[in-house]
Amino acid sequence: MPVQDLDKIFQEKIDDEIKIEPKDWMPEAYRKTNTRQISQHAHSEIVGMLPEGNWISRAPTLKRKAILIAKVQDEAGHGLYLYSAAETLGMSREEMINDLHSGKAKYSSIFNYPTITWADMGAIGWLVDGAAIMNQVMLTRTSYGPYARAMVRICKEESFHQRQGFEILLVLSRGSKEQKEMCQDAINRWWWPSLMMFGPKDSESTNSDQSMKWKIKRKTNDELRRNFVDMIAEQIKTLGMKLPDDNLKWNEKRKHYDFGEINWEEFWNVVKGNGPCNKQRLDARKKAWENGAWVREAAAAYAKKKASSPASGGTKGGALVAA
Ligand code: FAQ
Repeated sequence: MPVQDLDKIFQEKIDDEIKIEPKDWMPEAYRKTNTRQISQHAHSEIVGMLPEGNWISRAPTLKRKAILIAKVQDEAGHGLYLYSAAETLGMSREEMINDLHSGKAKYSSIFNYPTITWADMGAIGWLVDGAAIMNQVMLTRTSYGPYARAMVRICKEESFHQRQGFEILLVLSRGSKEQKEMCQDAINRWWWPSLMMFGPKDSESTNSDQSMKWKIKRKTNDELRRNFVDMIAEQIKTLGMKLPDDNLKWNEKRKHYDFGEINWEEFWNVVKGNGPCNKQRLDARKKAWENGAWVREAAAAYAKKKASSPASGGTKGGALVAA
């Protein structure tokens, strides 16, 4: 069948809300965009473990430590579902990891900021996971089947993460003068970078038009950012804290909050690798990859042994490598 016809059938499926599955025909650019977005999303989850991992050994109580460990483990799980979803498009996990390590593939700008105080754990949960959910609820309806299905489970876990972050800040906001100040300081530092997570303004977004047409994205960067501001501007009232934006004001006509201008120079600087922690984050990932080489080798050797042993039921051991 000529490519134009295949293309037409493909777009009709998208328009009819039929999910695209790995073995279906798809335009190469659709495959490429999904591989890019899903793998970058996976990298974000894995790199995203580092800022919080920094506080596991210093969490204020045993209960807080257990919760934080569980949350960071959830992020690892999200990374693994997403790498698996990206692999169904034909790129190997090793290639994806190489692209992360070489700086070719991006990951979310937000994870290049330092976690200085315990309140940062609250701010990350509330604001960073909050922004992530705003974006990811939309992605549960994305057109590529494996990505959409991965997002359903991820969103359930993220909403727990957001609540635990808010609760950390709520406790601090009702604590001593120092705790209140720590809470406000964390909000001040994480607010603007959280808004940057949604990506450049629509007018600067190179991928949005095509991704909306293919229903990879269902809402634009600016729409999601606006919805996030509306949500947080209300929730912060419960904390009795302030968002660091003098231009934040309810606009009765628009039925949305107006807010100040994002520092786009800072955003692009971080995206290009020059943020406060970019080097530290990539170095940590590369080191973890090198240190884990023996585990991958052992798993591959075990899988090979299992596959060649008839008593074990053939290929069962292969699951170890894929997991
Ligand atoms: N950081 O044309 P657009 C999480 C790049 S998960 C770095 O608008 P697109 C969970 C973009 O890649 C957080 N780069 O791009 C968690 C593109 O460059 P490229 C991650 C960014 O793809 C919580 C260029 O700018 N979530 O937080 C960023 O249509 C707590 C032009 O931009 C996802 O990945 C950025 N913020 O829209 C974990 C969700 N924004 O690739 C641990 C899935 C844009 O062409 C702890 N991704 N760029 O070279 C998406 O929804 C989209 O990819 C967007 C960007 C909305 C992020």
